[in-house]
Amino acid sequence: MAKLNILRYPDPRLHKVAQPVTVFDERLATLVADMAETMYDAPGIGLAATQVDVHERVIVIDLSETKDALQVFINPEILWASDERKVYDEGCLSVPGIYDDVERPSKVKVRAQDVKGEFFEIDCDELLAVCIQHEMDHLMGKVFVEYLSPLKRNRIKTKLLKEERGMEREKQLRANGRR
Ligand code: QAP
Ligand code: CO
Repeated sequence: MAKLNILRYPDPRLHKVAQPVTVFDERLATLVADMAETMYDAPGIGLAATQVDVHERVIVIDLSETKDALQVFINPEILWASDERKVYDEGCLSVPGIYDDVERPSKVKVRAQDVKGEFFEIDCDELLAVCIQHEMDHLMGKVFVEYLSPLKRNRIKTKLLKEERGMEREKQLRANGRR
């Protein structure tokens, strides 16, 4: 098992489009396990492969309090979305510390494959509906801040880049023993 590096917005690699998984092998099982470990460690409730710089249609989600209900979605497709829409205050492991309202269909029906390649369908509502749509956006290269106004998005970009520069500086200081 390995913890993977999570790309931070505005990394351009977050905008790459993921390709379908065609081979359901040990490599895929390892990717899923590593993504789950990365999500639990963060901690987060959902992670798309795009966020760890793997551009394949793989999502892990765990909405449980006890972190023992991993849901894996390979090659997910939305079969149906409700006309009814709902606003949720979303966050993202790739946009740390930022939360804002996003409006989406309140219910979706999804078809996906499990880690063995078996197809399944699931009716999603409440938080799962929000989460699966948010994660499927990642697979299309879309980050939730793209639903916000350009003004908000630019403020978020600036804030995160500033933080990143601070993190780089800390890293240098540590490497140089704070010389
Ligand atoms: C996506 O989000 C999501 O800012 C998953 O500092 C979004 O796991 C699911 C997180 C909306 C449902 C509704 C965010 C952790 C985790 C942060 C996450 C942070 C630390 C976000
Ligand atoms: Co996200």
